[in-house]
Amino acid sequence: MASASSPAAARGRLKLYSFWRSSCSHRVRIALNLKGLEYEYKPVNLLANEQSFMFAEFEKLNPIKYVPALVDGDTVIADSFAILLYLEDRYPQHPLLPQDPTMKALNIQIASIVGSSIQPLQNYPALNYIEEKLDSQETVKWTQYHINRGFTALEKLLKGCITTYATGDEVQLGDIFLEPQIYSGINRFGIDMSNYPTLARLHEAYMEHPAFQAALPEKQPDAPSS
Ligand SMILES: N[C@@H](CCC(=O)N[C@@H](CS)C(=O)NCC(=O)O)C(=O)O
Repeated sequence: MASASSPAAARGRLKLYSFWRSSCSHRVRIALNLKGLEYEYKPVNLLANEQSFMFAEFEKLNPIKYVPALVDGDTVIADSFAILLYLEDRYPQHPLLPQDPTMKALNIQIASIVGSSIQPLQNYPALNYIEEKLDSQETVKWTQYHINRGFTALEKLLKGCITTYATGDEVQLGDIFLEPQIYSGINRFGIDMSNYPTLARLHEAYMEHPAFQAALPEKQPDAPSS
């Protein structure tokens, strides 16, 4: 019989509200794949502002109206960090955080740099505001400035990293935050990764990993067909 935390028990119970290009949704997709958890994909089109207008139900899932949100049976969690920590406790297979306090703190520091000091500054509400007040060229400069600032810090933090992934030879929380940010840096915001050799090397390793491949924005059901 399937235990409460097994992938089989989660089947049919997990729903992820996601937007294909959202880096925060991308994080959660990687973790669900790593933990072998099947889920129903519920698209929320941010470009059509569905999180605010067309989909009134969404506010009940996340009062701040951002993706992602996860529904697991009767449990509703929004915010990718909270979702990842929930998945870690609820579905302990493929642990995302190491036991060692120093390595655990390093993972959380990486997650925090991406989640607090980079991504919020490239989020649509921030970009729309700048574009409205200034112009779209300023928006590009603003975004690239903040991504480069964060990547410079991450590159220094990971200097000398010789393991397959950022904090070891297994994928951990830091990697789950890093890859969606690197991916969007390259594909959306035109960041030159030659300035960040460690991050560029990690990106190549992630692209080889099936859990990361299946989580790619262009592989999601709501991605536009090219
Ligand atoms: N701290 C939140 C941030 C969520 C967030 O900013 N999501 C973006 C997409 S990555 C979003 O939904 N933006 C809404 C909008 O553009 O109006 C998390 O990690 O989940």
